[in-house]
Amino acid sequence: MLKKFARYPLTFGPTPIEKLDRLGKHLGGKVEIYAKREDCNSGLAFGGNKLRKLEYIIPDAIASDADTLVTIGGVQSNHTRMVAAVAAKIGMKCLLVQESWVPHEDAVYDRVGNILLSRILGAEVRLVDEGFDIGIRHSWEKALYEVKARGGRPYAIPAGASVHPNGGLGYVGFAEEVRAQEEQLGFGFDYMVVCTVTGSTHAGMLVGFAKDGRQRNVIGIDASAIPAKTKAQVLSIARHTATLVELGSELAEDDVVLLEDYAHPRYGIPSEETKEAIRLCARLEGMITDPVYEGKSMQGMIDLVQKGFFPEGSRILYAHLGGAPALNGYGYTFRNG
Ligand code: 5PA
Repeated sequence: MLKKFARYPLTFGPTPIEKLDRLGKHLGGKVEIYAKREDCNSGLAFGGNKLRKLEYIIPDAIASDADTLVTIGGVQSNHTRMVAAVAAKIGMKCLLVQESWVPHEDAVYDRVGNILLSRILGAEVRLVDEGFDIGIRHSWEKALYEVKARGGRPYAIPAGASVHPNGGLGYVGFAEEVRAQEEQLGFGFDYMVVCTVTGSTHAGMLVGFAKDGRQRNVIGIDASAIPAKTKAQVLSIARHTATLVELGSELAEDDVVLLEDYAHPRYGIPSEETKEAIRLCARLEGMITDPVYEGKSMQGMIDLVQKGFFPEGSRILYAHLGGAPALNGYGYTFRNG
């Protein structure tokens, strides 16, 4: 589906699929749980889901003769860390607008984890006092303008690389990769579980799995806590991406399955249930998930298994999208483990 698009390799190659046997057994043994380890996809600053997206965006940045990648996220954004690493790797400058998306308890929240790494990677980090949003931001437009004003050539990457025209392509590739791995494994996955915030990870998967009619088996777990806006953004990115890859069939509103029950109390703040899911997965599988994104989708998957949402015998593929560095900003939350 992606042959005609230029791709700049930033990842090691296909990501491993690992069976989470102890977690599956702990939850009753009626379904099989697997994880696709997107969190281990690259040597670039701990990797994660943004790299697949950026692989289809960077060729355009290079072709446009830009010299500075400009993007935006919260203080502990994984996306901004990934853009900083990619800028270093391709020899560009990087300006990161880091907004105050999350209230925090740790005094060192803006010194550790993702933002620490971005600073080490040489990005210009700009802290801005604006709240959470997944749309186009004034502070980001202002940063683009300022780079131009000082003689630079900015390349604009929106939050989560999502509403960029090529933002959905990377996760179309994820679906194609899963199909090839299913061939090798000799079985297929009945459900895919994915954490959804700015939307292009979910949207790309939806388009990729629509090719074999599995788009409604992609179970999005909302972590934005603004699900109506997130769902609309997933649908619009998916429809745009479907046109780009010439999918040949229409995507309906109901194709976007986005479950809203796990994002509480708000974006970036883990509930007691999220914290329990993070501990459970860590203690049964040694697999680390974070309090902002993957802990919430892990919590969602665990709850759905316990509720019997997945028919007996189902094979579930949990997309682990990365994000562990943010844990460093949650030392108080996990002070007792
Ligand atoms: C992020 C996003 P989408 O934004 O494509 O929906 O992906 C959600 C997601 N898991 C899931 C992890 C580890 C993520 O980092 N992170 C954002 C960031 O700024 O880091 C874009 C919000």
